[in-house]
Amino acid sequence: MKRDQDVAASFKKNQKLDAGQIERGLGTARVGRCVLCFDEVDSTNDVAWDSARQDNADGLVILAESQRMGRGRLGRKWLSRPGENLLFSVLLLEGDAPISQEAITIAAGLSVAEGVEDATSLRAELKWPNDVQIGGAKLAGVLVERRTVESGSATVIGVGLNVATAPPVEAVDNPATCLTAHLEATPDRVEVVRAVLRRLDEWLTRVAGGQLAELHDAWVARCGMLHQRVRVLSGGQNYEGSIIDVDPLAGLVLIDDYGVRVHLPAAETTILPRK
Ligand code: BT5
Repeated sequence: MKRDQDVAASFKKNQKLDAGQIERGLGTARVGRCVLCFDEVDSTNDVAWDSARQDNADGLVILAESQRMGRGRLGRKWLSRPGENLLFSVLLLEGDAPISQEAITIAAGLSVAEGVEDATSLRAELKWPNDVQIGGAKLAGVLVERRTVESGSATVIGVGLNVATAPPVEAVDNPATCLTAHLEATPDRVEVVRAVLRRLDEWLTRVAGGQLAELHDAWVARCGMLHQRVRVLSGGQNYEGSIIDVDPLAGLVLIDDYGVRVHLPAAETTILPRK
């Protein structure tokens, strides 16, 4: 049973998100230069897109306590009870030389896993392309969208991270988990998001500086899927084979049953549950 003190502490920590608390002393170069928190929006990715016309909006972070239409990839939904978890989006205005969407997707997943570990000491793992897991259950998902705006190419990185609660098993395709399930008390959402934003800022700088090999190695070190046999749906087609690599530019690299090497891009690929 939780002691009164613990309950009081977790209640205090689960107070509403505050932009000033997130921004203050964050120490990032780009991500989180401006932070906005909302009670309820359709999707934090949409709010971030609404700001993409403003020249000075690079690095903007949008958070919400709840979403009416939180989305995943390929038309799927993101579920989250109001006020309990983290739902946020980062806007990147990239001009004429955007970082590859593939690299951003895996840098974002890695940053969530590393940020979670920095803030809680929990070891989070990666499932290609965009799931962050603890003990094989989904803790967080990343949705990367890219569009062309007046200033050139723009990207929104959306992250849903289960802090205090996860959806019930009947509401999701694969088991879900939350940080609180692995800790004695609910962690402070502000500390968790700050840690993720710091890692994301760092990885974006490194990737822009050409450190794709480092990104690859750090990602693969947290991914238990190499050499596993998988079934994959990509661009409407089914593939079966062994994963041989995760390439920051080319996506998932699979050897299929005919010995053919296939590259499957993150945005349109889903690993199917085992039969
Ligand atoms: C993702 O899609 O995992 C990306 C989710 C990104 C959500 C964030 S929230 C902030 C920002 N604003 C948005 O509108 N979206 C982003 P995908 O790989 O397609 O996985 C979606 C699937 O995960 C669903 O079909 C469910 O089965 C499952 N799911 C939904 N909510 C979940 C949750 N809270 N925890 C774990 N699994 C969940």
